Amino acid sequence: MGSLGAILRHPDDLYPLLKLKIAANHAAKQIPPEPHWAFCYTMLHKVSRSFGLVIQQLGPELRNAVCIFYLVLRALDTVEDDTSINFDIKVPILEAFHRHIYDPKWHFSCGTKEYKVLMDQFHQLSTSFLELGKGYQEVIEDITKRMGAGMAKYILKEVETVDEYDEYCHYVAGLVGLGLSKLFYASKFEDLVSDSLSNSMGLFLQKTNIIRDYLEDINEIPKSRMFWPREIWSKYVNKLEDLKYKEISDKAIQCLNDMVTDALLHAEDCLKYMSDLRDPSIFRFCAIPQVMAIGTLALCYNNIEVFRGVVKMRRGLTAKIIDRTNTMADVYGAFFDFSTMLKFKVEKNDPNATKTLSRIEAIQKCCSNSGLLNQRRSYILDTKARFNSALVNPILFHISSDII
Ligand code: D61
Ligand code: MG
Repeated sequence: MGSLGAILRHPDDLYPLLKLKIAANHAAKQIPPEPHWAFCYTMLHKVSRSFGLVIQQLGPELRNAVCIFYLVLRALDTVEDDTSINFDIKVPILEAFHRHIYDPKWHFSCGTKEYKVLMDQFHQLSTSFLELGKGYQEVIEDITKRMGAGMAKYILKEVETVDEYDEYCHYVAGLVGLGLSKLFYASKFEDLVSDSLSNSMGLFLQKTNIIRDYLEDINEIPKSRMFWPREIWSKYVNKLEDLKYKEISDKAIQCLNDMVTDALLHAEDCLKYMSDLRDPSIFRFCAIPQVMAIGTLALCYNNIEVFRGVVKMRRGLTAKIIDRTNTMADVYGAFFDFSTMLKFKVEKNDPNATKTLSRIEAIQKCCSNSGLLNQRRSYILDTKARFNSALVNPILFHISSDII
């Protein structure tokens, strides 16, 4: 749970934190009896606390399909991310991964910690996969095939242009969006959504990760990984790793803000995608990660800490988001609030200030045009002190950035 200091500073975090703790304990007790399914659900919660929690609250049939979809792609990503495997070994594994999931005898040892366990016990995953309905299996196979091929392409090449950045993010996350939309449709709980909107859901999440994880990726041992596109960083520095050196922190900040501005482009598509969903548990499954993403972008913008360590949302704020993201009104409210935070962080002398502000304005317009903005509690200023335009002034901004 959150530290005592954090709870004393943010006492209204306590209730959502407790509720989250109870939900996590409840999920731990719901592990299925069959050993292969028990393995999958145990791994799901070990590998990703946040995705684990939102997957757990889906209905039983869809939950099994999404759990396997997640673990298969996490295993594929473990191969991609292991920088100690040579290209000539790695590329064929990535390209054939969609066939390995049908073979309970196949395995390939790599990764560390819980990822290594996942790889070593891969047969538990393939055994569970083979028990899914054919419709679900075909979606998972198709997306695994396309993602593996895309990863293989980018193992051999760097991300140069913004178009290539979008293409890489399509392979590793946009395709997850396409696959999820197809799984929802196969479950008969949702209509089929356009590929383009599904893709944006993944791009918004992946770009936020790539921005936040700059330092972790650049410091990767034995070889650094670079996902920030040259077309953006070369406007500010000669080498991507220069961003972490103190002497050029103004350039680093400008580059970071440029990256955040690029990511904001996907927010409106994400709002449209979520507004078309009908099933409440699918809605929460999709909306919670998106709200966390815009919150993380607001936190990273103009924040030099991105180049010094890990920038993460306070655990209590994460718990609040999980507790309070239930309807489209909540999502519009959160996107509006976090955009307002962003707006107050934009400095006039930033080279992209005008572009950033116009993207923020477009998001806010989308939220207010929904007509749903006045039905919620704000995360940023709690209870009675609503974060409305009358309250937004520089003094309050300092308070709210401290809360975040
Ligand atoms: C609705 C709900 C969830 C969604 C969505 C729509 C659309 C896309 C996504 C989730 C995927 C978002 C990925 C963002 C996080 N990025 C990563 O984990 C990177 O790996 C990418 C390749 C493996 C993707 C596995 C995945 C992730 C989330 C899922 C899922 C599959 C299946 C179902 C539900 C959610 C990243 O991982 C390393 C790290 O972040 O530490 C990387 O290697 O770049
Ligand atoms: Mg990866």
